Amino acid sequence: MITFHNALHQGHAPVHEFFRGERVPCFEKPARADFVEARLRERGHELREATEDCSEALNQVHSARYLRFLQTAWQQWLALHQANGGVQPFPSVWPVRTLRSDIEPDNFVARLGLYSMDNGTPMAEGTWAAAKAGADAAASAAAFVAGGARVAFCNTRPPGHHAGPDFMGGYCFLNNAAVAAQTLRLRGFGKVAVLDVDYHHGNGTQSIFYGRSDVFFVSIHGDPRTEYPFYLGHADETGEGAGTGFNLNLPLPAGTTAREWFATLEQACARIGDFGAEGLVVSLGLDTFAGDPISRFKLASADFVTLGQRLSQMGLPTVFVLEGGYAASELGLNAVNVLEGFEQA
Ligand code: OKP
Ligand code: ZN
Repeated sequence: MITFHNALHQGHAPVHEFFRGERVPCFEKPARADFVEARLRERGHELREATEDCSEALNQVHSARYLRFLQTAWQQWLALHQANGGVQPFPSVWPVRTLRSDIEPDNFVARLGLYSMDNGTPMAEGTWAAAKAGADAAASAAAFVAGGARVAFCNTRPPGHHAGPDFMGGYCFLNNAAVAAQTLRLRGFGKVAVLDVDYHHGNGTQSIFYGRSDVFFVSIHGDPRTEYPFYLGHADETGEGAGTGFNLNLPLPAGTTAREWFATLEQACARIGDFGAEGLVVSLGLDTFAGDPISRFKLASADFVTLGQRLSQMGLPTVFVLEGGYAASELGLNAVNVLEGFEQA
């Protein structure tokens, strides 16, 4: 499988996040993409540099003021105090209901809260460069497919599917899958489906396309009543305005087995077929794996081959974009299983 990789991902290396009130090492770490790359090389897959600047699509899926903030966030943080280079910024206040989000506060941490959905999205010096290079890689994979290739994979981190029009969250800064889908639209695909198979609901992708009928968002994920991101991903979210009927959430309980999960995948595939998708973007989270440390579905490594085979049977030009998956040492095997399953079928 032709893979577009993110050459700058290692620059996004925050040290810790919060877990049960304590600081713990980040689950979303550079080794993840490195394990995927190592496995791809071992299996003889071709790795390519990004060919595209994603800016046009990026500006269509994220707000100008959010991108402006994110691009210089680390410099803004450093400017506050000489010692800030050695510590990570975290938001501590958010504009929830009744509070105003139209005015950007002067205070940096208040601005960080304005543009965040959680305190679980740590940043570091190289975060913007890594996120932008990842979005470029996603746009490159989409451009490659728009140019006539059957399929491509974007191996990147940080992930993207929790990042909404104007906020970061859930380890995500720029929505790589949305950039890929928008790139397909810009290059002549009339109808694009985004299938999100990450354990966590892709709230950001849903929100970006919620009012649109040209991009159908479908997600299979842990029920938000108990699983992150908690505040979106219910079955009754079907789109709004012109987008009504073009959003499908298929939440499943924690503990869901492979058999139940694949039965749900059939529903997703049927609806994508009915929609008449001309292209498919897969938000490829591998945290549905039974060994994942922060997720609770029960797929085995071999099930990922089946997933790839089933997606291939859809017969659509397909862009795979890496999302979650935190059993880092098995992530390479699980990702490559999907890609090789797709190529075999
Ligand atoms: C991102 B992706 C665990 C905190 C979990 C939220 C999970 C984000 C998952 N200490 N934070 O969808 O895989
Ligand atoms: Zn996830």
